[in-house]
Amino acid sequence: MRNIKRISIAVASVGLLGAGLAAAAAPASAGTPGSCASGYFCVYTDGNFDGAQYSVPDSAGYTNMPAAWHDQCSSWVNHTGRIWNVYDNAGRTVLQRVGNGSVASVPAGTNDKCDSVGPA
Ligand SMILES: [Ca+2]
Repeated sequence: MRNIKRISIAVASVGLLGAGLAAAAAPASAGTPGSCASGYFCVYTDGNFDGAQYSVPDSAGYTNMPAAWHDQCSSWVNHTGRIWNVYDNAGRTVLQRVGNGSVASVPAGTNDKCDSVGPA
């Protein structure tokens, strides 16, 4: 009887350990382009649509993002149905033209530079 109790505790511990590893394997906040609603252009502070998200409705047009968002973008999604640009330097430098779709990781040299977005 005593041995059976010990075995049960051991099995329960292994079960908890397994659950912990499974949880650790999946990113805590796995991003997806689907987090950007239809009709919006969205930027994210991390690659692969992770981190904080800033969404601009297509109807807003050119948008200078809040100062706290300047130089933060690491991925973006265009769900507006038309081409939008991602800008640096108050709209003077186009970092990327983005057709309808998603960019998981921004092009080399453009990470953490965007300040504004808007229709091309
Ligand atoms: Ca910038």
